[in-house]
Formats: sequence, structure tokens, C-alpha cells
Amino acid sequence: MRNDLISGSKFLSLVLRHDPGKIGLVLDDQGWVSVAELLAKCEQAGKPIGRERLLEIVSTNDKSRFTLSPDGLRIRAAQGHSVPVELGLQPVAPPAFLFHGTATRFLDSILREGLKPQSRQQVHLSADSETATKVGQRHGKPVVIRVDAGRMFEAGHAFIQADNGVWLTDRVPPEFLLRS
Ligand code: HQG
Repeated sequence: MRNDLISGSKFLSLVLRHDPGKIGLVLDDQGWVSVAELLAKCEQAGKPIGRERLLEIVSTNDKSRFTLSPDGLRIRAAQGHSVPVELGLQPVAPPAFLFHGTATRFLDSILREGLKPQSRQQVHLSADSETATKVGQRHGKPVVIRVDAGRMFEAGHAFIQADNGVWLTDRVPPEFLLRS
């Protein structure tokens, strides 16, 4: 990705996931904001993005981090929020297994306590182990944990799949974790 698209994506992740107040934005309950308002507030904050570049960031983003509403008037982060949002997606049955990439130094604690959302709203899980490895690499030496999602679902845990395919659940108790 081009540098200006990466820096734009990082700034959008910051305001659409973690700190909308930084530029005076308020997300609605499902995390949406008006594109026009977002562009105006970025400009006022001295971080002009412009409509064309915003659309380029959305369409070329390596992880499809941002979702436009069907009418193109609103935008939200697909997942990753630390501010409270209710994405409004229907819970769905997950595949039998999902994967979570983390760093080896967190492993003992995770196997003991289960996966917790930490600063985010939900635990993020990947559909395949290669993606999970990349997620884990962000934190250090990666290790991939297999999550017995089918059994979790049977036990009553809800799953949603974010607009970009990432799986989300509130927490994963240790009995559903397997070293892969
Ligand atoms: C760890 C990225 C100790 C957890 C990715 C992780 C993802 C525990 C870290 C999305 C723990 C939180 C989310 C426990 C969990 N004890 N450590 N009991 N439970 N952890 O960044 O899942 O590039 O908040 O293993 O691709 O790494 O930003 O979550 O290492 O989809 O778009 O606590 O963010 O997407 O780290 O990543 P994070 P994550 P973006």
C-alpha cells in the first residue's frame, strides 16, 4: 500500500475505533459516522484526507478495515473497536475451528484465563491459521491457538462475523483452547 494510504488508514483506525473525540466526532451506536462530517472534521483537525483518497483507502485496504454503507454516505471501522459499539450484525454459527494469533509471552496467561478482549470490545479470531500468524506477529514471536468454536457455539457462546470476515466473540474460556 502507498504511504499516504497507510497513514490515512492508521488515522481513520484511530478515530473510527478508539478516539473519535480526538477530532470531535461522535460514532452512532453501531459505529457509523457521516462521510461528509468525517472529511470535514479531519480537515479541521489539520489531517485532510479528501473524498477520493478516502474511497481509495477503503477500496485498497489490505484488511478491508473500513465499511461504507450501501448508499456511500456513512463509514465505520469493520472491527477492532475499543469504544463501545454494537455492530448490529446477526450472530451466526462459526466454522468448527477458528484461530487466534498471539505472542508466545502471552500463552501461559491465555491458557490459564482464556482469551479476553483486553482493550477491545470483543476477542478477534481468524478463519485460518496463516492470518492468525500475521496477527500474532504484531505482538512478538507468534503462536497460533486453535479455538474449538463449534463446541463453544453449542455451549451457547455467540459469534458474529465482521464486515471484513474477522470473527468476534465476547471471550473464549480456556476449555475451548487448543495449541495448534
Ligand atoms: C492477548 C488487528 C494475556 C491477545 C488484527 C492479543 C485483529 C491475552 C492481545 C485485531 C489474554 C490483545 C485484533 C490473556 C488475550 N492473557 N494476553 N488472558 N487474552 N490476550 O491487538 O487479537 O491490523 O487488542 O492474544 O488483525 O491481536 O488493527 O488484539 O495478543 O483483527 O486492523 O492480548 O487487530 O487488525 O491485542 O488483534 P489486540 P488482536 P488491525
